[in-house]
Amino acid sequence: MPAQKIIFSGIQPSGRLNIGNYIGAISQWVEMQKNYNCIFSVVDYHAITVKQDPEELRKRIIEVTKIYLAAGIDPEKSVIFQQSAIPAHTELAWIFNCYGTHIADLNKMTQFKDKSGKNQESVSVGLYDYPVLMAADILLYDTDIVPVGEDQVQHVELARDIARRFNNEFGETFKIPQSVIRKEGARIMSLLDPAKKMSKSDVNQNNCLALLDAPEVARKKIMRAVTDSGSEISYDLKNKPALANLLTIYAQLGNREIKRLVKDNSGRGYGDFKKDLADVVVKFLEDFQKKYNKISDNDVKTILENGRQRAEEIAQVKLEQVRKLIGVR
Ligand code: AQP
Repeated sequence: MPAQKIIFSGIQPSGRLNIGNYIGAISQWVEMQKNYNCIFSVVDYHAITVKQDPEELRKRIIEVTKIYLAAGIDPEKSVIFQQSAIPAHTELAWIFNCYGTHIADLNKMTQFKDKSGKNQESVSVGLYDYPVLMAADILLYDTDIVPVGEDQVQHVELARDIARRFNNEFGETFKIPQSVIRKEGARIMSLLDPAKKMSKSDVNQNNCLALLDAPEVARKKIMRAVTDSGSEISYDLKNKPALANLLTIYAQLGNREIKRLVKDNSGRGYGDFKKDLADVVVKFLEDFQKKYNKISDNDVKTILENGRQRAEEIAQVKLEQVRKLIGVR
């Protein structure tokens, strides 16, 4: 029997995880556990590429792990670990800074341009170099597939380029990974501005539906979400992007087909549609949070330590091979 393919993905503990993170990333992971060897990381060294409050960061690392577990990541099947607990990630990132990555690659990264905005000269070098650390995360584990939301596809492309260049120079060392995105829900947009991605670190949390929002707060956010001109319920990404986003959220969290939703809502107004959507979101959040609240901090500590041991075993072998190839061992 062929060996199972390897999945790697992670989320930064850089804010309140939202339904964009859930739909775009975590919900895919849960399904993939059935057929793949999965490794999921809480990528805390990515989070510090922008300022974090240390106390807050410590809390968020635990929170993100609990979110993985509540969403259905099974620590018996999948490896769950904290990135900073395995120094091989940062060491390999440094090696990739020197072998395989060109300045021109990083200059192309749209996420860096978005996040640094007008402050490109004063943001941290870490924010610029972030995609190289992400390449190290992925390539350390001989990853075949990286399930992500659309915003991360460019970073996975870079990981592929780095792997190819390294292999060209030193011989077959890294597997070339592939990104996988959802057909629907790969880019959930902000509730108040459908031209902008829903982002966990958004300063205006009314743009986001956080997975730990009190259900009634989430209901209010849905009712206040912007809609488009006109009154007919239809899925039209170009002319009705706000409604298309709400339909996508409904379909993903309510387990419905968009086509069917449009049909069932024909002749109804935006207000009625939003009330139904709010019910779906509230139900989803209540179920999710019930599971979340049952997980203790101690459970998280044990699971992360177990995951660290399993991941480190794999990472160390690859790193040692690389050290030898480049001549430091
Ligand atoms: N709006 C979104 N729709 C679908 N998928 C999304 N993801 C993020 N936002 C959406 C996916 O969730 C995972 C989170 O990756 P990350 O923690 O590395 O950060 P990110 O991609 O930069 O996500 P955020 O929420 O926008 O975080 P901040 O605000 O900290 O930068 C990835 O798989 C991502 O594609």
